[in-house]
Amino acid sequence: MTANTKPKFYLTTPIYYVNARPHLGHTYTTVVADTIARHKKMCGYDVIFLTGTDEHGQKVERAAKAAGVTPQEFADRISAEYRALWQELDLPFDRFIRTTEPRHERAVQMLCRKAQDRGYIYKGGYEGQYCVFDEMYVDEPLPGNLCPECKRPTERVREENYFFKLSAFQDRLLELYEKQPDFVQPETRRNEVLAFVRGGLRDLSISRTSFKWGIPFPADEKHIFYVWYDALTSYMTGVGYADDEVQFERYWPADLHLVGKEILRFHAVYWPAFLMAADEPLPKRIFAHGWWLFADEKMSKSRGNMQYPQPIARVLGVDALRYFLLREMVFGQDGNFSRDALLTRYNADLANGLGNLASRTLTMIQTYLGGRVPARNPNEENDRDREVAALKETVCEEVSGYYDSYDFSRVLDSIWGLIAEVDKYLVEFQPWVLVKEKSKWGRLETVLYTAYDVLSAVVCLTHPVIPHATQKIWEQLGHSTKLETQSLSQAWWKEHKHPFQIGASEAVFPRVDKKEAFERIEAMEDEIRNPAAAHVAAAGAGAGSPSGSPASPAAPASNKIGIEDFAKVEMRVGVVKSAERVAGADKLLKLLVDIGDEVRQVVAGIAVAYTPEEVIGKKVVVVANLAPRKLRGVESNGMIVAASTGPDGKPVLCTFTEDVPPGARLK
Ligand code: ME8
Repeated sequence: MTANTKPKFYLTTPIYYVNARPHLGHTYTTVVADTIARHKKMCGYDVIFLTGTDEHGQKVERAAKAAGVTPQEFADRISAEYRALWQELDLPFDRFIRTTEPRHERAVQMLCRKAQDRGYIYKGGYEGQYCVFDEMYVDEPLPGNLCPECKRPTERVREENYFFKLSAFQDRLLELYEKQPDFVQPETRRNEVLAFVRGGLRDLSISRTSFKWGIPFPADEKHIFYVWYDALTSYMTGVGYADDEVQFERYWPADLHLVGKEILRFHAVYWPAFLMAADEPLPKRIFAHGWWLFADEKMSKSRGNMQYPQPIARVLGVDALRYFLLREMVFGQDGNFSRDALLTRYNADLANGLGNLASRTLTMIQTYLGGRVPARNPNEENDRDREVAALKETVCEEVSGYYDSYDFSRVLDSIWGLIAEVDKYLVEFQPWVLVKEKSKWGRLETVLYTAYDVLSAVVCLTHPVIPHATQKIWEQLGHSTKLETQSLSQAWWKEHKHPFQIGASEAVFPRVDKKEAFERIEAMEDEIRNPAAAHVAAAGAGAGSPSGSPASPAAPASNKIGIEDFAKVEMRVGVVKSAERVAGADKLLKLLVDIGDEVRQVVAGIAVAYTPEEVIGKKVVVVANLAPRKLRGVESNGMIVAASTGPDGKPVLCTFTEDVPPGARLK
């Protein structure tokens, strides 16, 4: 075996929780990681791209309980969904780590033992608030004991725990941020981290005894690890910590942890401190990106506004999804997701932009030059040809810098600027006119050579973002190689071996009818979000309607429903954590209800019968899989079940006389 002489690059996505299915937000980080991995490979690196699933913790334990399965079964199911999605979207990770793997248990215990040996872990009492949703201890809750991050109610925790001496690392962390200013990026996020650490650090409880779903503490199995200590260590397990020393030596430390901004503190403060305590090398960089918002709100399970990647990929193709995610959002900032913007970009940038340049250039070479790409002929070149060629060089250079600083929207802006310039150039010189006069064939060859040359560079430069379409165009350009094996750093396109023959041309981004594509995506979204409802609608529409146009649903055979219909309604026990009146609505209360694995906002028409104080702490029945809707402008995610006592009577809440845990399913 020969030694790998390439420089290494190890990058990670967060290890996603298995309490919810993967959505567009998770896809975003994974697409970014894949793009960076592809780019680094083209720059000659030996790349390891790790992703995985975070499977322990109270949140997962409760979600499993509510679903009536063991935490392991629950984790197996969702973890498999993640893998299947990454496969469908062709995101070929190199490592997939699951935190329930035995090798990971060994790694967590080893990291902890090293810190213990060096005196950074001690036993002590903890009493305070804990946010299960963020799996985070909350030192300073908001009024009403709400979590300052997610605004959900926190829970009182009183335990004897193991503590990590985070307070001992304040100076070393500040020195780290000072000496390596790009350790945390972007700059605004670095400033937040600096302010947080300068404000003082308190020791951190890193074990729990009140539930069981976690990795046992070394030599004290009554305790399990705090889920973040466990999850962060997976970045090391994935490259062989406590398992494969040679591999670990080669790839650790990570060159880049990609994270969403809400989990930056865990990565930029706790994680380096955990590593310093164990005397292990620190990751080189942590980049916290922004959120995809939907109608200005974070896309998340609890708000019920998730968008899923599959419909976009199935209707427009994986590359369109990737292109949109990277072009539309400035990496590091928040971005609003809109299907309209997606479809506009698809038609304008992909179908009319790159797709059109490729097909018109290739078609002209085919028709006017018999498919033969000429060699460069400096005698026929004029200033404009040289200007376009120079712009190509400039773009290649600046794009390389943008890739290195993860500025993907600029990468694409710059390349699409070049595409627009070549379009203009073709219109200026009109090959379709040049071909008519033999004396102008020299110019014709030069103009088509220039367009071909720029298109080749565009395809190479864009490959990390839209790998499938660019490979197809690459083959149409006459190459039989894999584009991913091209070296970007050697600017190979300067040395084409012309002349040669191009392949058959075929549209890579066919134009779509916006309205039709919009509706198809929307219908698929609905089906993913609410399979039961989509099933009923499809059954209704299909009968007697061969054209596929909506037909009226068949009349029900009787007013009885089958057990399978009842099973579609997901009813769960909820505990009301907070309640307030909805301004301007006499009947409505806005409630935050804990339904086990999450806290939901539900608006209930019970204000005529109950004051907010009367309902706080009550155990109620929540219809949990109702599509979200707005009541008086306030979003309601579910419905509270109450007995109706006639048109003027007051609603009576359905509740329980015996002890039941929040999240338990009603069957
Ligand atoms: O936090 N916009 O897992 P998680 C952009 N298990 N990115 C988004 C997003 C959105 N609307 N929603 C989610 C966890 N993401 C922990 C991580 S790591 C050791 C442990 C992406 O399932 C983004 O990367 O809640 C965010 O940080 C991550 O998914 C959160 O995933």
